[in-house]
Amino acid sequence: MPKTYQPSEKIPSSEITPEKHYYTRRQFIQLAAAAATTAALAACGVRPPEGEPLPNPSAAPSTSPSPAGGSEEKLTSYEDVTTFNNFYEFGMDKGDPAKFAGKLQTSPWTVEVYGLVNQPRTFAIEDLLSGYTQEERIYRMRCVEGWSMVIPWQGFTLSQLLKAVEPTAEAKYVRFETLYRPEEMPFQSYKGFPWPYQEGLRLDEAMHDLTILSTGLYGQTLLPQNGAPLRLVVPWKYGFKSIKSIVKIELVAERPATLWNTTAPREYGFYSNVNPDVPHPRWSQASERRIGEGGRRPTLMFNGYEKEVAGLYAGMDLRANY
Ligand SMILES: Nc1nc2c(c(=O)[nH]1)N[C@H]1C(S)=C(S)[C@@H](COP(=O)(O)O)O[C@H]1N2
Ligand SMILES: [Mo]
Repeated sequence: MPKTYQPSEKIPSSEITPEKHYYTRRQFIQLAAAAATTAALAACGVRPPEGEPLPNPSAAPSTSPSPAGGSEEKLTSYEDVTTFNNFYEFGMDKGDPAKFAGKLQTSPWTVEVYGLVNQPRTFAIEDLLSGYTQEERIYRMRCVEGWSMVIPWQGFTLSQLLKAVEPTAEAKYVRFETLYRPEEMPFQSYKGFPWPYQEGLRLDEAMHDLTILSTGLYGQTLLPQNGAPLRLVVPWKYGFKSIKSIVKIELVAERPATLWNTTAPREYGFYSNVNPDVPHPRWSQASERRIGEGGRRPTLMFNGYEKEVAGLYAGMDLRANY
């Protein structure tokens, strides 16, 4: 049975509105699949997305203990998750991706996995959907801009894909690349960024069980604005590490260049682990605004996943390696 990671603070079902329909029906969805998923979303008064239902929806949730106690975290609404986005290929405003990403042709779609591997392979997106068990992961997402969400993703661990291509002993990092297609991604003609969007992880970060490739959210395939058909989700790092609409995954020996690190190295480090104690040069990272809620809440070390990931950085100076 695959693990489901909840935000570490407990979510009492009485507190969850309107997405409680999704929550309380999850087990039902799991059994009844497509029709039930659509019904659950319709019940929230949210128009169901056009995506196909996933072949293998939601694993049953396991509730993790509440170390923080007291405060509740509920899922961010489907509406907010799909209309308040950063996807600069479609523009710089939060509403631009939802407005313009419909142009993106997500089929056919292939993902090339290559570099320092024994079994390089190009996967059709269909192979990734059917070849790997899609499980649910409810994760916090913390943008470096100081806002956050709680999103129920579907996807599979990146480690499974990496194991399939057999990284060689020289492979130390993983480089990810977004589609480059200015005809469909209008802001890629803006010369201010080194397109295509690229990101990178250390190999051990990429192999960590919390690191997933997501194919859907709220029980539906990803909408283009959320990075269809395949995007990375690394919940303990700032959101910009979670690169969208991936076409290439390369195993490399050296730390790869990333779009944000290249654009503003002092502001966006390679690691970009969520850390309330290390301010961005232009603003504090000590607190965050949860989208859909008033006020601010304290930002948690490693976005609340310290227990799971702190070991990856044992002995490292997290201020120097921001
Ligand atoms: N290719 C690409 N991936 C991207 C971005 C982007 O502009 N282009 N924005 C990043 C940022 S800054 C954030 S906060 C998250 C937002 O993901 P969401 O819109 O699905 O919530 O996507 C990340 N992935
Ligand atoms: Mo972000």
